[in-house]
Amino acid sequence: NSKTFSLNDHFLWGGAVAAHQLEGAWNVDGKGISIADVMTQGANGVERKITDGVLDGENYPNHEAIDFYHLYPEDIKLFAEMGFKCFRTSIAWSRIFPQGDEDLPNEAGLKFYDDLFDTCLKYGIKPVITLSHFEMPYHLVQVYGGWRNRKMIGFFTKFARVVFERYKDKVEYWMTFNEINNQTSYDMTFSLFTNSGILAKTGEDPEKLMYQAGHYETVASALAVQIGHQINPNFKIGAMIAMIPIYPASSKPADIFKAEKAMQIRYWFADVQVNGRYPDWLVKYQQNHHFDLDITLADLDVLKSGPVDYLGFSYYMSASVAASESDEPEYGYKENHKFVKNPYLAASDWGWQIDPQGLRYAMNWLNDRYHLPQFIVENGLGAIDQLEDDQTIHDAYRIDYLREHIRQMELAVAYDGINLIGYTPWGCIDLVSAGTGQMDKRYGFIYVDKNDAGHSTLKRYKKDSFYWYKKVIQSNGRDL
Ligand code: P53
Repeated sequence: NSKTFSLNDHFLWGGAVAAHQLEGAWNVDGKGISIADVMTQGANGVERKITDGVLDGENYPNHEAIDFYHLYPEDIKLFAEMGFKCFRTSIAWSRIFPQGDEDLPNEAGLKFYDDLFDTCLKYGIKPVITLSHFEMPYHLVQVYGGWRNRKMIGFFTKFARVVFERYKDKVEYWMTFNEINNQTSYDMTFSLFTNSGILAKTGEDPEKLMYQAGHYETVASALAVQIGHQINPNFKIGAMIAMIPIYPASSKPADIFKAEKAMQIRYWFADVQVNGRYPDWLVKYQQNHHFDLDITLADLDVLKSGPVDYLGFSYYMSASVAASESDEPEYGYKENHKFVKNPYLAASDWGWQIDPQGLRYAMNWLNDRYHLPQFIVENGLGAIDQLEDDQTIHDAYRIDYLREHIRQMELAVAYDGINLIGYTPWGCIDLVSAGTGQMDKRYGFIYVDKNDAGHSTLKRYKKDSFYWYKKVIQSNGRDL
C-alpha cells in the first residue's frame, strides 16, 4: 500500500559483518591474537572449543575466514552493485592494539581500516562501525581475566579514542559493544567468553561475573559515548543488543509475569545504556543475591552522562517461557534452559524460531521503552546453500525470510511511528558463524566457495538473493 509506505530517501540499506568472522589474516601486519582466534570449528549442535592459546593441530576457522583482509576491494564492489548505502563491520581491536595494554597503536592496523573505509566511501557506502564485536585481544584475557577486571575500562576507552580520532571524518555511525546482552545466557561458556573474555573458574558464580562485566562494559560504553561526542559532535553512537522477544507460553498470569521478568533480565544492559541508570528491579535483585559488586558512585555518574544516541539491535527469532512452581517469588530464569517451543512458529535448521511479526512487536516494545531511533543491524537466515553446476545458488528460503521481515519492518514505520535509520541483514557475504564456527551455516547474498569439510577456493558467486536484494534497495523497499 503506497499511501502508508514511509521509508525515507536516506534509509540506510546495507549489510552487516564482524571483523573476526570474515577478515582472516589473523596474524598479519602486526595483529595480535584475539579471543576469536582460540575458538575451534564446531558443528550444528556441537559447541566450539575454547583452547588455551593457539595450539597445533586444532582447526581455527577465523584464522583465514574468507580472507576479506586481502579480497575486500572485490567484495565492496559487489556490495556497491547491490546498491548498499552502508556497510556494518567492526574494527578488530587486536589489529589496533595487538595485546590491548600497549600505549601506542599499531599503524598497519589503522591503515587497513583507512583503506577499507575509503573503498566504501568511494562507492557512497557509509561504514557503520562496532567497536567490540566478540574479538578482544586474547592477552587481556590471559593477564587481566577479561571484563571481570576494572582495568578493561581504560584499555577499551583508549582503543575507542584512537579509532574515533583516526576515522572521525570517515565514520558517522558507531556502536560500542555487539549484543552486549548475549551474556544473560551466562551459563553457556560461549556467551561470557565472546562478550567479555571471561572463563568462569571452578567455584565462581557466572551470574555474578556477568553482572560485574556488564557493569564495567556499560561504564566503558558511556565513557566512549562522551569521548566520541567530544571528538566529533556529529557522531551517532548506539547501543547494540540481541533482541529476542520472550513471549509467555500461554495467557496464564504466571506465564505472563515470567515473560516480563525474562525480558527485564535480557534487556537491563540497554536500560542502563539508554536511561543512564540501573532499573529498580535490578538494584533489588543484586542486593538480594549479595553479589557484592564493584559499582562506585562515580560509575553511576558516568552512566548518567553517556546515554547512547540510538538503539542498534539484531533480530533473528523470538522465544517463549512458561512459569513453574519453583519460580516463586522471584521468577528468575536461566536463559536457553527454560525456553519452550512455540507451536505457532517454524524454526531454522539450527533451531532458531522464525517469527517475522515478532520484529514488529520488538520494534514497538523497544520504542515504548526507549524512545530512540532504531537501527536493525542484523537479521537473516542461516541455511545450507547448494552451489549448482552452473554456479548459481537458488536460495528462495532466504528471500522469503527477509521479505517477510522487511514487510513487518515497513509496517512498524508506516503504522507504529518507529523512527528507523536502516536495515543491514547479517552476513551479507558468507562468513564464519559465531555460534558454531561453521562456513556451512550461510547468511549471504554472496556465496563464498569454502565449506566445513575443508574444500576452499574462496571464490565469490552471486546467489538469487543478490539480485532480489538489489531490486529491494533500488525500489527503497517497495518491490519485495
Ligand atoms: P551465528 C546467538 C543468538 C543471536 C545472535 O549467529 C547471535 C548469537 C551468537 O551465536 O549472534 C549474532 O553465526 C552475532 C553475530 C553472529 C550472528 O548473530 O551463530 O552478532 O556475530 O554471527 C549469527 O549463526
